[in-house]
Amino acid sequence: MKSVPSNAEIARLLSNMAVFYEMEGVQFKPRAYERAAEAVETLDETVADVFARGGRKALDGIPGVGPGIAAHLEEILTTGTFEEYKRMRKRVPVAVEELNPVEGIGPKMIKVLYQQLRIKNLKDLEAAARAGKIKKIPHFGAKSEERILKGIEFLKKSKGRFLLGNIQPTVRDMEERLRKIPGVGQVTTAGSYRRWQETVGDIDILVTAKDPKRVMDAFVKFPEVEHVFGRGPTKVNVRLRQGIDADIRVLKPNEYGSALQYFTGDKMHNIETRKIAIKKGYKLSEYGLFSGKKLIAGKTEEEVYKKLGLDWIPPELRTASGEIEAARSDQLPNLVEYGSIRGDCQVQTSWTDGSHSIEDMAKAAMSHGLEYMVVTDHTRALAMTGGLDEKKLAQQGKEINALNKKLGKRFRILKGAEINILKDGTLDISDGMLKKLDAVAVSVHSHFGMSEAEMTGRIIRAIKNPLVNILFHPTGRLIGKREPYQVDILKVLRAAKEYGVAMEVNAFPERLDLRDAHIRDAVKLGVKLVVDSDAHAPHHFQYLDLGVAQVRRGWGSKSDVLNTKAVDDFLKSLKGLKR
Ligand code: DGT
Ligand code: CA
Ligand code: CA
Ligand code: ZN
Repeated sequence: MKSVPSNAEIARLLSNMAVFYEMEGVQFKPRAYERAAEAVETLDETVADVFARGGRKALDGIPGVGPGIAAHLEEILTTGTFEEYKRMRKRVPVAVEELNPVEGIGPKMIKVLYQQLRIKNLKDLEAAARAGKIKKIPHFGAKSEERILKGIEFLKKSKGRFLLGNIQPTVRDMEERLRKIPGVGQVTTAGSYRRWQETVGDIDILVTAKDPKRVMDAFVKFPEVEHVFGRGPTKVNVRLRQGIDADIRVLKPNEYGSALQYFTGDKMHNIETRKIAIKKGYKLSEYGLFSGKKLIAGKTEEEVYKKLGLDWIPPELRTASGEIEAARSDQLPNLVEYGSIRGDCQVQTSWTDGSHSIEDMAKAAMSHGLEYMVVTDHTRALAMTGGLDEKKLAQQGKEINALNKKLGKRFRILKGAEINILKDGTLDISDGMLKKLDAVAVSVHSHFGMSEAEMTGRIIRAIKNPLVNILFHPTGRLIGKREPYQVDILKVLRAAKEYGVAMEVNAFPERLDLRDAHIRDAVKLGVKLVVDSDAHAPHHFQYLDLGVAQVRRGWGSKSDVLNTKAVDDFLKSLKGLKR
């Protein structure tokens, strides 16, 4: 049985279809398919669920999806593709699925690139860009050529890596099913997944069981498994439908701890721990810690670390960047715990580009165990999202007041906004209005190409404003899509400390901004953090723990994260940053 295509897979097909129609010179259809792709990608539930709920009619009801595309969606759900796509795929001479994911390239460009330069695939595109041929095409210019080269570089770097937030649900599902197999003891996914790295190359599942064959027989039949590469007596290696590889190893209980230690890594951390073992006259491998032939530790990770003279080290810290020294001298930080965020500090609603009303988002936040949230819709310079001006912000404030009355003590909605930092570092909302908000967050959404000095100055000017409380996504990067803008983050952190501004740790899977190394700097400097999900839809609150992981990888404790506090303390601490 094949498993159902994900929304991302479906969106990719629709978006490629848009390019096919563009190449064929068909009118209107390209835009319609692009719109449908966007709709599917940002949909709040899976297309499969929509279909299960209300059939073809419900698919048709997805905004941006008409009856024609709804029929294709149904076909994709059952066959993984659709006839018209296969037909076009044969007819169009260009490898659209290779070119389309390059950031900075769209359907029209792909067509022109083929017509002018016979560019058929990624290799052709890169060669043409490197040879300076693209900038000579009318309306393209040096800037697009540069963007295309950057896009290709980025694609290469991120090739084969998957956002943790996108594979976590699949891994958790599979783990749960493995645990239900009779005779199975422990199930843990090791590797970069267990270290909560931003991206994961492949999935390393460790299982203890009496009967390895039974576990592997069940695993290869999981609907997620698309292809089995190879299988040994205790190990099997597969490709999942999502495109990521996974291997599963079945272990004996007394080697579980050492295997876990070995396969959690990272590589540099393992090299260091093995050196320590050698110094002590031991040998450390995935099978255990040995003194000569004698096994002296292996059942648990704790005993392995203990025999090496180290405290147990949280996986997130295992990167050979000071954790071993700290573990030797009882100096490991007391890391902030998963699930300890009590309020979300960045939430968008249908007032701008969010999918749901303030009330719906509040209810979703409550069902995720949160006690409060800050509504932070975009402000006016972001016209594409219908950014709010002072008048609309005031109206929104009234709605929030009414909702707070309705919700009573159960939950608090705080008034905020994600205010644009304009090119010169001023804000696009007046101080008079800022004063009326509970929390003022600012961020950069334009002019990404400034020099480091200009960008740093621009941001510092913005956070100098005594009414500003939080800097959102401080570097602007999108993992696998967009490099951070050039900014001297240490200068920004020092300014944040001086002017009493908290730094956001944005937990959205492709943002994770601030990143771990910068968080570590912030923690050292005593700059306070807030972890938030940047929710645009109810299910996004689930991302909060990705932000917590980020803080943990930056050696942060509970006291570094303001929104681990109850709402009144949170507000007091946030305002208290201003001396
Ligand atoms: P990934 O999959 O690229 O996101 O990163 P990891 O860290 O999961 O790496 P992976 O899957 O190649 O290997 C899993 C673990 O096995 C890794 O975290 C540490 C360990 N390991 C892999 N290769 C080596 C090695 O050459 N030496 C040592 N000491 N350990 C290794
Ligand atoms: Ca791995
Ligand atoms: Ca691996
Ligand atoms: Zn933003």
